[in-house]
Amino acid sequence: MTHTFEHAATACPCRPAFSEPDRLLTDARRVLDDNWRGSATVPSRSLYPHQWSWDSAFIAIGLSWYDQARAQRELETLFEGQWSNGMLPHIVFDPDTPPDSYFPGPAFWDSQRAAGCPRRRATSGITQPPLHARAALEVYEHAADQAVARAFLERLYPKLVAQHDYLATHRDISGNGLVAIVHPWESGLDNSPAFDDALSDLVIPDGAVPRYDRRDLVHADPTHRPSDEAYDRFVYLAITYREADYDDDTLLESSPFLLEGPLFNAIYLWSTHALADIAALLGGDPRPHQIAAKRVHDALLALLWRDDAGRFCVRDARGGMRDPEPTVLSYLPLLDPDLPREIAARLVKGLDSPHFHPPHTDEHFLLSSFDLHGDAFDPRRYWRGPVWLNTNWLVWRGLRQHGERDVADEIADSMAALVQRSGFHEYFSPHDGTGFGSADFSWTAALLIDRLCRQPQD
Ligand code: 9WN
Repeated sequence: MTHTFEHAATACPCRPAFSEPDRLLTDARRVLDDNWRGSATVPSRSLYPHQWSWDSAFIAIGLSWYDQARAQRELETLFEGQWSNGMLPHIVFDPDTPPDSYFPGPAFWDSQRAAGCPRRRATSGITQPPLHARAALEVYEHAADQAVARAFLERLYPKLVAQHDYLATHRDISGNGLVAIVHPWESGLDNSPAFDDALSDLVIPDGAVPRYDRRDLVHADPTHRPSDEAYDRFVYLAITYREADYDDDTLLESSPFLLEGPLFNAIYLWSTHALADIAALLGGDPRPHQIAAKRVHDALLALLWRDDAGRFCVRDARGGMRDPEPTVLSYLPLLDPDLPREIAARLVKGLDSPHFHPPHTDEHFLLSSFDLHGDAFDPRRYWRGPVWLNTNWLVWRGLRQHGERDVADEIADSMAALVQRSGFHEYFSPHDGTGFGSADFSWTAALLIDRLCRQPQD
């Protein structure tokens, strides 16, 4: 596979210069090699020593550019953790890693209490954004051996369909076409201010959260991670779902947190289009997936778009909008290929406004995870301000799809410049690019590889 690089180094302070893309590519591959555990990749050897769901989709996309076998294996190992109802868990635990190396670990989740949990793999009991059909399609598209990749798609397609069926039947709580999440961890952007409003409504009964040890604080600076108060709420919500034996039929009565968000649903929609493409590639019928995609597209526009704010918002599945301040989640429906032109333009305007874009004359890095002028903005704390390469990458892919090259190119430049400045960190300051969280973080490496290898027209 040959690689070309789209962007030359630039001198403008708002387009930070970077060089040596070959070295970046080599270093990125080294990070993924170091985090490979023989059949899957851990997000980080210290903070996250198991397999995470949407991380593996990002990782497979990075691997797809140079190691087809490992990209396929990454996804197939993850699906070994799929439940019989189609639910793809957000963590598949590595039996060879000490159980207390991450909290909440396998004993906390106690996945075996759910009838559909695989007997041979311990997993968490919640899911994460369903990027996997998109990742599987891209593994196929970049494959050196198309016959092997086609056989891989044939094996994975029914599992991907089951994953989407689970979301459509068990998580479309309001019956409106949108998928609801039952926990901020399901969103992938756990600590985002988008969830503050819903979390602040929670009343945790005395004694409902037993004492626990935060393993994350052994590896990361507490001022960069969620607060203890937020963590108690995360743990309480997980316990509530677990105590209901992960039963989705009673969610409306039992779950204190049911949100329909633009990021989860936009990824679901993007992957549903990928499922249609996979079905057609395999000689099947793409129409059921096309119909499903149209339903999500319509619901996104009818229920999550707020014309007065010019962006998409989180909605409570029981009714009512939930995020009054802009977070990066609001822009993810750019992944919808059928987004009306005028709505895409409004989103671009928001991204280019002072909420997300500092003055062009200042040095800065795009895209902060939260409004730079929002009350809760914190340039260091988890999902409350720092730049993450995965949200950058998703917005970048969405912008390219709509031909919005200027902001897309600036985001692409930031991705490379951040890594060149600070290494493969988990997240970065939008002001000076300082790296936070885990070092040598897998999706940072994987998505930088995709950003460096992808041709302008792809
Ligand atoms: C909880 C692994 C995961 C990512 C999430 C990110 C973080 C876990 C945590 O790490 O979440 O799932 O312990 O904070 O928010 O997006 O998948 O990288």
